[in-house]
Amino acid sequence: GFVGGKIGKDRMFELMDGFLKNDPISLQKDILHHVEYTVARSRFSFDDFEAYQALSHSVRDRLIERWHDTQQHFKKKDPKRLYFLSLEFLMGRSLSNSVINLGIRDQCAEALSQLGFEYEVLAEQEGDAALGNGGLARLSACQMDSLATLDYPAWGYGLRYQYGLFRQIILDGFQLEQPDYWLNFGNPWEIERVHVSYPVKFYGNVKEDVVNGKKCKVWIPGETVEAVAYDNPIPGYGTRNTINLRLWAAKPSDGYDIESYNTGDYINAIVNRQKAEIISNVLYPDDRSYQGKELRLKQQYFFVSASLQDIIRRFKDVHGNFDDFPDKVALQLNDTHPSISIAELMRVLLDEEHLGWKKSWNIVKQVFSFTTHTVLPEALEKVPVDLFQNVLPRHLEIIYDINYAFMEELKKKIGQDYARLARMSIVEEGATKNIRVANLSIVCSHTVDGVSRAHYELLKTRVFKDFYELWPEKFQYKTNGVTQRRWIVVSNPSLCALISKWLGTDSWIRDIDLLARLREYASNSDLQKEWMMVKKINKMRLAEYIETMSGVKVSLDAMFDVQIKRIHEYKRQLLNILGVIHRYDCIKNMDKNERKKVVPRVCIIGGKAPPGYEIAKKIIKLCHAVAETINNDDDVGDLLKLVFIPDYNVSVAELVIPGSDLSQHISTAGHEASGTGSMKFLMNGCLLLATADGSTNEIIEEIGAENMFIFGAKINEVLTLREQDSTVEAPLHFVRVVRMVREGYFGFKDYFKSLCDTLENGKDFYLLGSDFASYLEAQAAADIAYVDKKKWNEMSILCTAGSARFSSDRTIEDYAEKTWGIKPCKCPF
Ligand code: 4GP
Repeated sequence: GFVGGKIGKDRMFELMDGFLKNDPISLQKDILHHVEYTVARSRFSFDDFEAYQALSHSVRDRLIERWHDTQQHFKKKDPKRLYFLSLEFLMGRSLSNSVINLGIRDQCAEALSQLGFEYEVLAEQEGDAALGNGGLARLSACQMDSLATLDYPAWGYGLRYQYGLFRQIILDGFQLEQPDYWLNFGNPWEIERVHVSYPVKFYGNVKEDVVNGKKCKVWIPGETVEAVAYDNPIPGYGTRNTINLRLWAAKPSDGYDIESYNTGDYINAIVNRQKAEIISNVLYPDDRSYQGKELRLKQQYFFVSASLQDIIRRFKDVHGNFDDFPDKVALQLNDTHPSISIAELMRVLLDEEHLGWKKSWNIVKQVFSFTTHTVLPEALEKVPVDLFQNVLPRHLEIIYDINYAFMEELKKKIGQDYARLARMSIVEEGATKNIRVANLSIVCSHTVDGVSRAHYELLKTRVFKDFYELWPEKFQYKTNGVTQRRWIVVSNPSLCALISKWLGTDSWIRDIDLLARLREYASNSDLQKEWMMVKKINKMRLAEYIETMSGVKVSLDAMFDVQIKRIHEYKRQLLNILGVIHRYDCIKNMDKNERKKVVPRVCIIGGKAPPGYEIAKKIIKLCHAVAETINNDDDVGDLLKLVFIPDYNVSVAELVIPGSDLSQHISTAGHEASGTGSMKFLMNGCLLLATADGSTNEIIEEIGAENMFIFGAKINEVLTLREQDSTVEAPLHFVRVVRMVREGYFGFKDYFKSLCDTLENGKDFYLLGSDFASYLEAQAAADIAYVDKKKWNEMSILCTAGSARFSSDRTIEDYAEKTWGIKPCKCPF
């Protein structure tokens, strides 16, 4: 129902001139209006950045209209809503994505060109929103796009960090971290909601009280911080639906520290108040370990408490009691990071709503679902009990109570198996007592999801074996996916046009299964020619970028071989570099005629190392040291180049992926829960050189091992190989390349010593030595395939055609049906 204040719909539309129009003239008027009144520059003189700002505000206005309609519609229909709780969202740029999803890209380009600006140039002005580390965070962003596009009544909740993921600066080949103060120049994509704010409390103690004649607990907190909402509209593609990503910022609370004002120390009181903002200041830049950090716990609770207050307020607006809560609310825990919301919801229902334990627990266990994104034990969060007791004393009590009930139930089922009870307990006993957040999440969620089938198998048989045996029905998996809107339509417009031309429709942008029809044309020589042209255009763009960033000139005839992702030992960038050294060594030892047969390569590596992860940082330095030697060796010339692309982020990925021929996903089998980079490359027709790990196994099923370069130990072989590692000699060429590094062929002998030590017999945990021979074979197979252009193009087309299954649209539909129980709720146009 439209209620236009007191004046009625028609008069309102008259005043507002209806909805904003999307023809180029209307857009021009809006852009100039924003130049003058929002950016406050003269409309007769403004630069690219100011034009970008004005354009963004014009697009944002259009988003807001749709966003309002969508929220109104949801309110009217009151469907079951999904709340996606995540501490990280890696959104990247918004302009390019918004104009595509709104369907106004061409109109914007035309409007701008008449004003003397180029759309592409303006789009480049935008910095990335990097409120996340890696795979998990970019997955959240892709899933938000799919939720909006598929019309699901969903909300995202997270933290509005002032500093996103650090900027990576390379100095003499070493990584330095610089703060990413991304809000410096304003952020047109968010809407500050000063009136949507909630108090979040910390510390203090717990007292007994009596309410309505019943004993209960009250938490007397010691500190209050205000959470203020910032809304980020997320537009769907080909629909009016525009959902909300609500991020919380910490602000000093009004009632904060009244006493210090009264003591007359005005300045200090203000300074102390300001400290509250620290909570949402900075993203933790490590995706594996943040154990025992008070600030981290406070961040988690801060965002969870504000989100739940908001969710409960919305529910109570319409519902008189909590009976319908599980039918109206699905709470998705994106990894363990938001898991304190379990204890928080329990606390609210018990202590504030006074529903009693049984009823509260019955609600809690129906609303949460939990997706884990890792297999690495060190990434499973633990919080020291002492820390918990100090920061959230009431929540600790509640967790103890949940655990007590769980342990009693478990004893009834498995008897006195104390070892197993201890493993499954939410509380870890030992020198320091810890809360195991993963166990809490499993015990209290109705569904536990893995992110690929292989991941699911590992959860069942290793990581959460005890829990699987207890509750097999809780465990599921939804293989990850990525959005074709950003990863083809936005980032590879030429490929997008080509696909639509050959399919005779652009419906695949919403209905990804249509992509499979490309298979029919995979060997068509006309398509192949056009396909190659598109790749060439993208390679040119990438080559220019490489030259600007690293000064290295690369040949377009060379195979562009790319590995871009966070730097981690298990992802084995080191294996890649050792492979490059081997290639270099071979070329050096060839005569002129042999060199003529070499397939030229440009090896591209990019990624950030967690700031405290020494070995990862040494890998970055090694890459630079090796590149320095190879790229300046006249014997080698264009046959081999190695480049490191600094400050890898979403917008760099958008440029690099379309321009790649081959991409590497070479984790030690059993370590990559899924992997999503591979899916983006696949969509863009880049061939994959990969281990049979995570989602790769499913990619193989889809496009066939014959269209990929698969190598290395399988998941079930890794444990045995590791046991044998100290007895089996590494192959000679492996020993040789490691020795080159160790003996200082690339300089920095002392610095690389500890890196080389990780490859010694018996210490080679990630099995670089035992996989090396088959890695080189896969690389050789890629060289052979590349020479046969027809074959290569066919494989490339088959990659794109086979990528449909890896769209996040498929993942989200699966979650909606099997985990969340939500249905589309489409806002009428
Ligand atoms: C990542 C996993 O390492 C990756 O395999 C997976 O594709 C991705 O999550 C999305 O599910 N994990 C993280 C993390 O980024 O922080 O644990």
